[in-house]
Amino acid sequence: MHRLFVAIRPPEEIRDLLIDAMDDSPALRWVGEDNLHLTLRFIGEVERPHANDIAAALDRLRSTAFQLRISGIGKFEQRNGGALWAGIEPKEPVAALAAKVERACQQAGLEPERRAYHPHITLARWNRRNAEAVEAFLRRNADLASAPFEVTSFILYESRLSRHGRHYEEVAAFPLG
Ligand code: 3AM
Repeated sequence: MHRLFVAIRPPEEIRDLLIDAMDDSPALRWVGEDNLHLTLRFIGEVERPHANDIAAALDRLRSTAFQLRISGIGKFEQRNGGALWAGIEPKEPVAALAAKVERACQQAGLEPERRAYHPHITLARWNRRNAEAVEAFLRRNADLASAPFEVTSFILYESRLSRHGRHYEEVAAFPLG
C-alpha cells in the first residue's frame, strides 16, 4: 500500500523563512525542511494500480499558476495536542486548485473528502501538556509574513515511515500553466 497526498512545495526562500521562525523550544516537534508543504488533498493508503489512476487523473487537470504569500500563524487542536501552522493569502486560488484536485481524485474512484479545506503549512506538532509553549510561539510570530511567491506546480507525495520518522517522497510533479 502507498500512503499518498497532494501538496504544494514552497520555494526555498519561503522554506528558509519558515525554518528561521522555528525556535529551539523542546516542547514543539518541528517539521523538517524536507517535509514542509501545503496539503491540497490527503489521499491515504491505496494500492499501486489505484495510485497510477490517481496520478493519471491529476495529469489531466488543467489550472494556471498563481501567487501566494505567507500570512500569519495559527494552531489546530486535537484531543491530546495539535499542529502549529503558517497561514497563506490569498486563499481563493489555492482553494480552487484543491477543488480541481478533489474532482480528479473522485474521477479516479476516491470517496469525496467531507472535511472543510483549510490551507496551511504545518510547522510543528505539539502535545497538550505543552500548550503554553504554543501560545508563546503564537504571540511571538503573530505577524509572520512573506513576499509573494509563484506556485508553478503541485506534487503527488508518498508518505513513508522509516526509522528516522515520517518523510515525504515526490512521486510526480504536475506543472500549472
Ligand atoms: O498538511 P498537514 O501537515 O496538516 O496530518 C497529515 C498532513 O497534514 C494529513 O495529511 C498531511 C500529509 O500527511 N493527514 C494524515 N492522515 C490524515 C487523515 N487520515 C490526514 N489528513 C486527513 N485524514
